[in-house]
Amino acid sequence: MKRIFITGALGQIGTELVAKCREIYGNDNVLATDIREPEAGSIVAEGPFEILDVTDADKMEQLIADFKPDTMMHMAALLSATAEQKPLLAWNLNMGGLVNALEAARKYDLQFFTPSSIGAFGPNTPKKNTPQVTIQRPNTMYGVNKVSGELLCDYYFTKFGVDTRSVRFPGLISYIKEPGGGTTDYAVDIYFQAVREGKYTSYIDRGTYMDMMFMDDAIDAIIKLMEADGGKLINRNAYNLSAMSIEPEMVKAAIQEHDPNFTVDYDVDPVRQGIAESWPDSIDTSCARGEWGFDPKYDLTAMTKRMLEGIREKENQKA
Ligand code: AKB
Repeated sequence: MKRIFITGALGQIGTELVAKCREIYGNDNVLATDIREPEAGSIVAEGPFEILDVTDADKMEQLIADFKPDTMMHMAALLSATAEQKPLLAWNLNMGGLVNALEAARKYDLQFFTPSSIGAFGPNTPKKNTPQVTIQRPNTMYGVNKVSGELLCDYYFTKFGVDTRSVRFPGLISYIKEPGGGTTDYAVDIYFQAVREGKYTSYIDRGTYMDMMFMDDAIDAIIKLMEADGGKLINRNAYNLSAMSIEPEMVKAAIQEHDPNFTVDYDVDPVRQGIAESWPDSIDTSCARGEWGFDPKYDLTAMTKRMLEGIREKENQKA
């Protein structure tokens, strides 16, 4: 039975990760932390919760000393588009928070997870079927943070024996909690706008392929990786993950299967488009599949059905 300390618990991944970990390991065995208070009705507030700014190493260690976890899942970070607008803040938060978290994991002997991203690749990386081990020279602050983070996690593993594990997440799609500040966010927004307005204006251009995955598969992947036999993990920091390589016209067509009147037009944002074009079109996930059994369940059709049903239900509850 794990006892887990989670940072960034109110973010897009954190919200569903906390809920799933509490379901598996018990409410009282998961301490959720975030820099802000949960909103009224948030599922994160249904168990132990503490305010934590991850750049505050003393408070982080105090909370860990009190809660006595055996596992840390460090999710707090700025995403790619925000990091590009505020590069220094991104460096301080993404790297400062990670160093504090790794140091706490070292001192308190915690198993450790933090996500990397397809943002760890750059314009010189092979674009199609991007290998697990390849050129990583990103040209974004987020990418610089993610590559540095992968190296730092490997360093803590080899130098100090901290059981660090990580994945390179693609864009994650969910109706529970909307993301903020990412490049792949269009693939979430499009579903919300389809239900609310019947139309969507995309800031990512047609024909721009990026990897994506439904949130249920992402959460299952984290749990599976953390439960995996460490002796089998060759590429522990960090595994390529993806369930589909898609572009806006494909999402439009999938939504039109449910709502033939749905329309998409384009008003391309040069910053986010530039980031998207520097990332792979599709990545090779064979190491994750082979080393610990990564096996996503949702393709574009199944995910579209769940997204539309889930958002409609939420909108009906509001009405
Ligand atoms: C982003 O778009 O910044 C994230 C990511 C792929 O890491 N969703």
